Amino acid sequence: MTIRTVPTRPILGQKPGTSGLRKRVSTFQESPYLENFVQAILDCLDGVEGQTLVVGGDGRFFNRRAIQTILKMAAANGVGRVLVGQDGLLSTPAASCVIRKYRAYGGIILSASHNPGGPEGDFGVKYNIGNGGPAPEKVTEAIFARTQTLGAYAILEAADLDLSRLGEQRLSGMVVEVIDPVADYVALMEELLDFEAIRRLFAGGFKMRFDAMHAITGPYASAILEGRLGAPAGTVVNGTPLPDFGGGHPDPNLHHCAALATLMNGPGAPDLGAASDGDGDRNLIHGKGLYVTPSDSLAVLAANAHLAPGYAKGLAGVARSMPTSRAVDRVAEKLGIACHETPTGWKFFGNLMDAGKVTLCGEESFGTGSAHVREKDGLWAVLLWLNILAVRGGDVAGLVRAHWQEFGRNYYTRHDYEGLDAGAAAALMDELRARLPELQGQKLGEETVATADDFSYTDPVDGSVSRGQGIRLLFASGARIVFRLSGTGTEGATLRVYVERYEKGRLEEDTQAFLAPLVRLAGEVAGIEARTGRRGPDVIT
Ligand code: VG1
Ligand code: CO
Repeated sequence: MTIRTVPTRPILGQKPGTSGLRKRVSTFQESPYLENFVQAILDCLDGVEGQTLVVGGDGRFFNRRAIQTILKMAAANGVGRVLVGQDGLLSTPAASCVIRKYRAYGGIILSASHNPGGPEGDFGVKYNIGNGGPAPEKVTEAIFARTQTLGAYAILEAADLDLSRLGEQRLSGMVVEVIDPVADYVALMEELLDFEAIRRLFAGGFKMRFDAMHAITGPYASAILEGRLGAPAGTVVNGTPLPDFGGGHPDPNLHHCAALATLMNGPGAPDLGAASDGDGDRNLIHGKGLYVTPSDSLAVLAANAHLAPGYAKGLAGVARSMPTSRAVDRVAEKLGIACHETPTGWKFFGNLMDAGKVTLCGEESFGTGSAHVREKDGLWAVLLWLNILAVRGGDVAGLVRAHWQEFGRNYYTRHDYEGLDAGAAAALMDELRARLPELQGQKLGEETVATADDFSYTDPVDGSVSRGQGIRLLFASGARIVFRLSGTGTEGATLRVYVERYEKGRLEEDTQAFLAPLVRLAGEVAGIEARTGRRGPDVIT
């Protein structure tokens, strides 16, 4: 087998976003797009020669092809060993688990997460460091810089490997070990959570539906819920991962999980409805007749995590991304622990968890996780809910309502305007940014702006600073509006508008009606319709 050094030229725009490099499948398919980016990653891994990497993806279209290329490039670049999930599959949290468990140097995860798949859909490549978490900004910036100077990539000339066969194979000097993608993850869940109690819950007739959305979580959910915990067959639906996710959009929100929402609001609703995204790191929680916002879910989990064996000693601290509602802050206050506020994206939680400052963290975008791995973890969140319900008794809606009674309710919504002209969206943000000093102290309708700023974060562990992380209008009433542009899309721009208002007394209002005045205000302040031509959002969560 010979190593080929292929001359190449830098490709513009290979800049990792919120979570890795995401582009259309057709872009990645066009050689050397993938090769260049992978070479840039490998070039940034000092001393990776002879070390172990983990490779796997969510099974979307192009996953299989891309993995063969990555393996041959890893071999050509002197990597010692690669652990790869069978058939190239690994959910994002499972990849994080495997990197940590086997003390790998790092991992390459292939996924565009909640973006649609298939030949017309999206693909993505993300590098995770040795702690199992997404590479921090200084690493992604180095990778991007390398893509701009690259002159060649190295690849082994070899036949494709058979990744359906468990066990070791060789690729020239490199060992490729095909592992069971589910086993290590199941073992970790069993350590953290009270499987016995959850088993009793199901044995007592508890009914649940888990919608895997034809994405990666199917095999994990089936193995744990139906296999280990005794949930009846059929609890997991859409459980077979498909390269195009069955034509669906694997984003577990009310919009894309409409069938699940209808079921949960209907007469024969099971006790718990849940779903996960393309790569298995997001989760949706729905009780009988009550949808739990991800921000509320984080708060409820933080308040009750001690009921699970893995968290019995209590939480070191919690963290949430800035746009996430401040419901968890109140729980932290009561528990007497710190609550950290980070920019959007899981990469900002890694340092806090490594330093032992944070046990639980989450984002409003259906992401919840803990220090058991360094990614958000969809199925883990669902299992923790089950553990809590099994120990406390009662139902999801009852638990959430009791939480609101105790802590008050943070009414919260996110409005997304998708596929905007990138120039128009950038102009909208620029103008808002320019007006921040003038907005300060201004009266806008019923509200007075107490603080108007562009969120900036200083990592308390390594002191790194991340600026420009979202425009915030914090009102004297305690309400809040946040604007930011998505960093995971592949077409045009997506404007996200996050709206929140805390309420102690009126706990049963309709969220959209309750927040309508603030939503209107957001539209006016930013001139959304005038700048984008849009009269309303595409997706409301
Ligand atoms: C979105 C979410 C963010 C999340 C990211 C990756 O990013 O808002 O909270 O961390 O997706 O999630 P953005 O930049 O589009 O707002 V996933 O499930 O793609 O790994
Ligand atoms: Co995801």
